[in-house]
Amino acid sequence: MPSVNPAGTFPHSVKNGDTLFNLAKQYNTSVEGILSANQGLDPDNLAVGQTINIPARQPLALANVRGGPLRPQITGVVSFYEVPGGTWVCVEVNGLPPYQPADGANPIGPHGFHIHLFGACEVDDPQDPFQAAGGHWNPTNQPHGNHAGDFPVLFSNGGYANACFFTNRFTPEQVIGKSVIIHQSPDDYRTQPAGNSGKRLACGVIQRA
Ligand SMILES: [Cu+2]
Repeated sequence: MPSVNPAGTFPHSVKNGDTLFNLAKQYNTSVEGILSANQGLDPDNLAVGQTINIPARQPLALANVRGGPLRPQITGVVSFYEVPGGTWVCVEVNGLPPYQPADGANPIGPHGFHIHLFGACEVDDPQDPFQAAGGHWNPTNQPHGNHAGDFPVLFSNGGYANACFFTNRFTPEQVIGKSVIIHQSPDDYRTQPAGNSGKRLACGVIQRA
C-alpha cells in the first residue's frame, strides 16, 4: 500500500536484515529521529517491504527558481538530498500559470521540468527566455526521455506544485553548477532533444546548500 511521506522525510523500503540502528547509520540520522517520523512503528517487528519514513538531512544542493518575463509570478525551491544510490529531489513552486488545454497550439501545463547544462539564468531574449541555460544535461548521451536530468512534469494546483521523487541518475554533488528549468508545456518524453515542452518560464541555478 502506498504511503504518504510527511514533509521532510523520504521513504525507505525495509530489506532483509534492516534494523533501525543500521538504518540510522546508513542515512546519517538517529533511531529517535526515525521513530518520531513513524508513528506506532515497532522497531522489533520490521517487515520486509514495509515503507518507513526517514527524516531528511539538510539538502546538499538547492536551486531558487524565479520566473522570467513569460511568468514573473513563479517562485520556488528545488532541493537535492543525498540518499543511498542517488538523490531525493523535492520541488515546491508557486505562481504557475493557469492550465490551458491544447487548442491548435501546445497546452499550458503540466510543466516540463529538467536539469539544463549551464548554471546561467540570464533572461536575454524576453520572447524566448533563459536560453543561456543551454540544452538538457545529458552526460551519458541518452535520447530525451532518458536524460539524467529528465524529471517528471510539474502538476499545478491553482499555481502551486509540490512533489518529491527519487532518481538514481546522479548525486546532488554532480548537479551543482547546473540549472533547473520549468517549461510552459508538458514534456512528451519522446520528441528530441527536449520533449516539445515549449518556452522556458522559470530558471534556477543549482548551488551547494
Ligand atoms: Cu528543459
